[in-house]
Amino acid sequence: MAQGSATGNFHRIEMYADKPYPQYEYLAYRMLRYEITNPQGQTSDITSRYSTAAIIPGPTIIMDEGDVAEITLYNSIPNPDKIDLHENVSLHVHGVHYDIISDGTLKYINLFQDEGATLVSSYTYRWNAAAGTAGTWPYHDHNMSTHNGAEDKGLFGALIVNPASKTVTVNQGGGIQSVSLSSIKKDYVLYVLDDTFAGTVIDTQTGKQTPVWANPALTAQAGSNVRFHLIALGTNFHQFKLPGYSWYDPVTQTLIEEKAMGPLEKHVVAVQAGASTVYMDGSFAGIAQNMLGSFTVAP
Ligand SMILES: [Cu+2]
Repeated sequence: MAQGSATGNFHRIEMYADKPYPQYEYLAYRMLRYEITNPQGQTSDITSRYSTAAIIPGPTIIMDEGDVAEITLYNSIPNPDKIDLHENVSLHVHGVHYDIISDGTLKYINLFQDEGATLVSSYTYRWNAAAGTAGTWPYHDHNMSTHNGAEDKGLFGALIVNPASKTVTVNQGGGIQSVSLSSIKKDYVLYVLDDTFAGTVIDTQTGKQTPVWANPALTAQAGSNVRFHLIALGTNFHQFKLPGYSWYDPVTQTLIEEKAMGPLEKHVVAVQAGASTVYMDGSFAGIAQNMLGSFTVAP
């Protein structure tokens, strides 16, 4: 098997799809092993950056434009009632490039085969973060239980593809600036569910990923740059706000103070941490459901 692409790193990942609590219906992805091989052939094991638990959202996979990933998925969702060897769980990703065998869908959709892990066999996907795929993207199951998968039970996560330019546009010092990606100290991955935010905090210095679950309290150091990676899931519409802050919107190429988001829409908010505030869904439903969390900036 080819090890990576000419330009970037090769990511070798193994994950489980799990049922973490026997008494609940939740399903979740769990990281098993993660190695990165650079173009010089040096391999580093970054498994310890990830929680050993099955988490919602699932492990955030972070690639650079030009990288290739191979992800093997194992199915460890117990199936006590019916031993159905065809029932399978998958990884379907948005944004990056892949061949039809890595679509992570059922045969009647892809006209090739059921592309998921069964109780007796794993499934390996190959993702190519080709030029032009930089962004924040969802991945999710597409095969379990229904033809749309068991995403609604917790089988979803995020893929961040950082741009080859290694720069990010931040509202810093009162204006739009293109700064080095390394100036980002924290990445907050926040899935925007119908009635809550669910997330993971990534310390970009160590790479450590900490699951922070629902409407988490987020913290930042004053003057540091941070990114909120928002991915809307479910059926509701939201109005994301971070009162006191404005941020660069690549669509309008202006600074904005709120962002309307519908199902499966995504948006990245990159700001320099100044005053403490809250992040929130400012829509009527979001306010009625108290869909907000604190953003505390330490001096
Ligand atoms: Cu999808």
